Amino acid sequence: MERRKMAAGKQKYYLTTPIYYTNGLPHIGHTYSTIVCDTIRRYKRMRGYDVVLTTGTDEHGINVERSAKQAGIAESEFVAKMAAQWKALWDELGVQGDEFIRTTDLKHAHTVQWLFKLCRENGYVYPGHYTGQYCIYDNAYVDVKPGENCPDCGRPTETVTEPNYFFKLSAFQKPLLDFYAKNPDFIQPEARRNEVLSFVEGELRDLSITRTTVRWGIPVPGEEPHVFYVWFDALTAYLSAVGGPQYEKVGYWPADLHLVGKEIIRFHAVYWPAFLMAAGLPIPKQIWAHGWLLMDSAKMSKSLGNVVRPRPIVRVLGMDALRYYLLRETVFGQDGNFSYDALVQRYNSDLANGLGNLASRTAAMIEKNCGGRIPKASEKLAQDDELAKIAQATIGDVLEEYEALGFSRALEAIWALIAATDKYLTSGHPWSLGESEADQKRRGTILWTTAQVLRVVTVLTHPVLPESTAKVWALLGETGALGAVDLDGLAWGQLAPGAALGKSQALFPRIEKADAIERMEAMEKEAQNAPSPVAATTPAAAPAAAGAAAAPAAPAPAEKIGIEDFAKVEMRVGQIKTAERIVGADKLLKLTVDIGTEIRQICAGIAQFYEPEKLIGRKVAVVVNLAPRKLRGVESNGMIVAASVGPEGRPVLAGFPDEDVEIGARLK
Ligand code: ME8
Repeated sequence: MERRKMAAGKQKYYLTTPIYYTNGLPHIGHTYSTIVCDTIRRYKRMRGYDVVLTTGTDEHGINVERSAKQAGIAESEFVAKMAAQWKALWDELGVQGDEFIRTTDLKHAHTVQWLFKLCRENGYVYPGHYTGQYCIYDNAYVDVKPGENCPDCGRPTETVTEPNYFFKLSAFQKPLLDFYAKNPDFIQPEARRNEVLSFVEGELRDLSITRTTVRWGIPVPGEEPHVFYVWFDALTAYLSAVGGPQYEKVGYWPADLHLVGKEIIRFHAVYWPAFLMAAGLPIPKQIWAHGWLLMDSAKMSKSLGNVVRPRPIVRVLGMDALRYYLLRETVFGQDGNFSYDALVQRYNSDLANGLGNLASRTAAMIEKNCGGRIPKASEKLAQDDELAKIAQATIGDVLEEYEALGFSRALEAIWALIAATDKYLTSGHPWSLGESEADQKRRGTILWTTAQVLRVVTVLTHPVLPESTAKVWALLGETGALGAVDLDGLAWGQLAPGAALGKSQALFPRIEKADAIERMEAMEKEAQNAPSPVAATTPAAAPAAAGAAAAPAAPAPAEKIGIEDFAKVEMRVGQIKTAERIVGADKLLKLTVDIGTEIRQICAGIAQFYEPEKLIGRKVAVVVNLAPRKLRGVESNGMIVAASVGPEGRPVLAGFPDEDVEIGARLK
């Protein structure tokens, strides 16, 4: 993460991603919001703003208490490990976050307590009692009626009443409606604005903002055991990140943009401005609620288990490919479907054959015919001017689209320019021109024109494709930082004739679709089966369970199975015959295992904990009737059983140390 100095004299722009929960790891839904914010940040910087982007982690509450307990570690250790994972991922994706706020940061606790004090002093907080259905097994309120069971564990709930503090949301109906009327752009897009308006026009009930049944939270000063509850805590992080009580001195508050997913619009567009109004603090300028990434028509989410992680995609196609796909494929604001197929399709057609090909063939022709220097444009023809006009118009269109967060349309316009250039090259066919003076001039003009297009395209796509455009920039012989180029000064013809090209670097090598998908899917499955960094979100047998089906969540504790269910699992004693590492898969070992009736090839996720040589001859428990599957391209036919031990879920192979059991014996 890069921290930027406050630039004197520049207009400030403050934007935020949601503050993500730490009881899970990021999937591409979270990645989507974060990449959009990073793109806006880069774009705004190129338009001369002094930008601050805040992202961070929402680390309090019952879920974290539970996950930490499950992992057998303290909450503080659990959230520190999780936050580090989130941060590391954003770094890998080229996200330039300026502030990473954790709701367990001391400065955040101070800000929440200060905000509460202001609201209370102004008469908008009062003590009361909260009554709800409580699951004593999960230690949490659940959203069911009296007499109904817990939706999580299925056990009976109890009606519990606890003392807590209420925020007088009901007092803000009129102020909020007036505010929305005066600031018609506050909630975007339009559909979300209407949704919020009708919610506020209905009955606005006061909000319970503290709890005495939750321990892992920010204490309400002088009111222990009260701790702040969920949204009063989380939303305030946006303010804590830029000075909290000292926000005026720091100078970035109010935020220009809170970018969120549509499911949390109400908290941002109703509760948050009400809290700020109550405290007498400035209100953010805009809340933008984007749509969901769907997987097979359902929202991609941790609880449904239908998630795709960003890392396998980045490893196979590069971070820019993921950034491009997410911004290009979905109209910002609407829901979009994720598919590996469409992702690789986009990669090959738009990035490899489009931008990549244009850059490499332009450079190769300039290298071959013009001594590696940008040629002169002499005697321009109508088609040269026409392409220049398209490029100039594209600059204006793209800036307008970026400004309105119309990323897919901005990219469409840029790719239309690339297509026009390909056509221009085909009809001008510089490669088949000869060595006469006229031919040389024509070729020079065509290559000058193409190189100019490439410069324009590079600058315009930089906010979306930071890594690859930097390579094209260097290829064009430009030396200044691309991210510091002034977008408002971008114009046709800024590449000077005579300038030497830089070194050519691979951009987007074409990739075989089926193979790329198989690799990404295999990595995704491996990630699902791998122990979580804190072993909290992984089912108990998962680490070595190389052959296990994707398991989104451990079965709820109350769920019992009959013996006939257990009997479906055929487990036998096996003996490891060979064991070797798999190139490119740090966690996997490829084993051959004698199970009595045959020798099986099985992959196990134990490579980080077991030396292959030491495993040979060892007797292990093997699930032999699991459907075969491929892991990192290697067939795995069965599963080795292991315990998951300690905070990092270290796999320990189940074995038979006390007796020499026969190979092939069934475990029942
Ligand atoms: O709600 N498609 O955190 P969270 C698109 N801690 N975006 C998605 C998505 C999907 N399928 N799934 C998640 C919280 N997101 C609170 C926020 S803010 C003060 C507190 C993105 O970890 C989207 O931005 O559940 C969504 O709003 C956010 O992740 C929810 O993240």
